[in-house]
Amino acid sequence: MTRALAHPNIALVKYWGKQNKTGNMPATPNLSITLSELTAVTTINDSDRFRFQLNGQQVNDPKVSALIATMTDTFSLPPLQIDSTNNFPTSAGLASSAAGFAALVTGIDAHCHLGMDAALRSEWARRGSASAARSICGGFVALVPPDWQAQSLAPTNHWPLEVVVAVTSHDAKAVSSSEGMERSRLTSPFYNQWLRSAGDDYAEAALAIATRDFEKLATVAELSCLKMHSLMLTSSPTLSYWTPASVACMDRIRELRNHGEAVFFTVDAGPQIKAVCLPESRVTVAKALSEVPGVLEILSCSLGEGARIIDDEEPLTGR
Ligand code: 2P0
Repeated sequence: MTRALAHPNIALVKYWGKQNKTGNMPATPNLSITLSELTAVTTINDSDRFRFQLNGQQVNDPKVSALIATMTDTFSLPPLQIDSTNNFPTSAGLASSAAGFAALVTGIDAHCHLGMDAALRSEWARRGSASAARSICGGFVALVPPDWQAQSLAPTNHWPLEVVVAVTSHDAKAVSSSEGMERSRLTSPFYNQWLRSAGDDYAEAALAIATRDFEKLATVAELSCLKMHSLMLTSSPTLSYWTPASVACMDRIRELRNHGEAVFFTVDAGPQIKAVCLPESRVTVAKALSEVPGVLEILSCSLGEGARIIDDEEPLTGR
């Protein structure tokens, strides 16, 4: 039996759209922070046939099945029983698939003695879900051409950012990210501009992280997020992942920043708001967002480490 743990990551320069090639490669460079506290734990056991359980339920996940089929062909894997458990809402804009595929590949690599390095695990995780490539690494992470294997830009202790998550719905999203981004690629009139501007956003964010320039990172991260949501909203049929409370949280975060708090927002393909802040602003931000009507729950995270093997005794919520 082998157990692997991975955390979700939050993109500060977003991925939304794929290259028209095999290997599930993003169309644009993207950059993320890996979170702690939220975890996907995947247990791998030998079995008589392939089985996959998510949060204790037997499920038929086509993406998991496809990845396992390709890995089985490539590495002559034996049949495996795979059990994955998240300690946070699944398919609700909290990057559960990123954490799940990073833990899955890390667990299979160790269980089957495949001897992959982190770059190769990242490539295999990307084939499952591109954002999962980034959860292989901890801290500040880049997913860029030409190889599209995630690389560490800086470790967790480079800059101790905190993330306050305002949960505004526990419902699973109606349109998956894969389907949504393909719809945007095919139908949004803004898609070509998105492709053209993403490189500059990536470079600006990487520099802001290297120099710990919070204002610069806030500006480019909010812009990248809002450009992505503009693609979503201008897709046909439109993609709207926000609730009224999501919008109210974004307004509240802008107000807080205007009043001197070091905080900015980012939002993924779901209704949860992620407020990225410096440690001294965390308590104020968490309190302010908890008071926004429609906010159901507040989660607080620091930066976390990359995907790894854990032993039976290790607590599941550790960094
Ligand atoms: C990101 N998202 O960069 C963006 C922002 C959601 C919004 O990556 O098709 O589940 O499996 O590669 O990785 C979610 O998309 O999509 C995602 P696939 P994935 O975090």
